[in-house]
Amino acid sequence: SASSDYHGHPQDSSFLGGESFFRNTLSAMEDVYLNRNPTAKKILELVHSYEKDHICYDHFAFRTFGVNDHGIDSIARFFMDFGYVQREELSFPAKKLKAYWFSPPSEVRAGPGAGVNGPLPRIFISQLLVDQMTSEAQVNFKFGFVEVHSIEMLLVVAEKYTAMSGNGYMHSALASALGCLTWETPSFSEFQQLARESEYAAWTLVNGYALNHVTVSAHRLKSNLRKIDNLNKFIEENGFRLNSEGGILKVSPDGLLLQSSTVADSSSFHFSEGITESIPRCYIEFAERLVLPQFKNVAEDKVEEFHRRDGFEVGNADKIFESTSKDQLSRKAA
Ligand code: OOG
Ligand code: NI
Repeated sequence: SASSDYHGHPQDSSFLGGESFFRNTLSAMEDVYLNRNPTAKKILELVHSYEKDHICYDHFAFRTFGVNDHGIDSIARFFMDFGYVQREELSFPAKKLKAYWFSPPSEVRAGPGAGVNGPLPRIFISQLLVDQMTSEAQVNFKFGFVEVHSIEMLLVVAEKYTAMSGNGYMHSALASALGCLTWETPSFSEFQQLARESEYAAWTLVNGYALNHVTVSAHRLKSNLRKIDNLNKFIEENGFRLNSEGGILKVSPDGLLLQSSTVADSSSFHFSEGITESIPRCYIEFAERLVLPQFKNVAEDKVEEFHRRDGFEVGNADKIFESTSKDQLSRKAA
């Protein structure tokens, strides 16, 4: 389209809102994340001691309930208002989840600084597939299966808390930047019930719109840590556990997207019954994007982000979701 703003920038690739406001918001989300997740903070400091200001973020990720307008769109809205573009859908039927990823406005993609002041991260947002659960609950009900209770319970709890949030979904970015829930404090009994049915749902109940993880762009590092195998070894040698689901290194079928992640930290949470229990928090991820075959002749020092594998991969993501699972967390404690 020929539409452009008053500087003559094409509307579909320019930054729509104020850039410093946007970056300050990302920074506040990052602060909440780093203050709650000592492992992520220590790892960033460790990598920083080698790399100085070469740490860039590949993506930020969020989780949502897919009910009462509290789905992907609720937090996507903030990013789209600042020029992000919705990209492919990813589907995880076994986990009853779907996701979309969003690419940053291209004109500010190569920002000058590091971290949230560097190239803007991609955004990955997922949600529970509640429609599918409803129909499955109905089928199970018809055939008298027992699991109808737990699936329906999940819907009831998700609906209860998102209803309590009211129009809170419209302020999801604010909630994320402040580090608070848009609904009232959950009960431990409901948290436990959810966890039995979906660890994702239980995580979302107690963490809400908090940043789920940041991902360090491995290929943008300058030392030998820019190769993800070296980075993984470095992280493990420094005493941190990586998510072992399906192997430490997750590789896309085309071989061009390599990912790994830590096991989430946990911290204590004050539930509505007045009890304090440990809950899963967040993890940190690493991604190396290799140069696409059609650009294999581009000189190494001339390679830019657009020459590399873009997007996400269902097979990788499916295993990365497990970074907050009980299975992985109990391995960490062992
Ligand atoms: C997201 C897991 C998927 C990726 O980069 O593919 C993911 C989550 O745990 O919410 O981060
Ligand atoms: Ni990720």
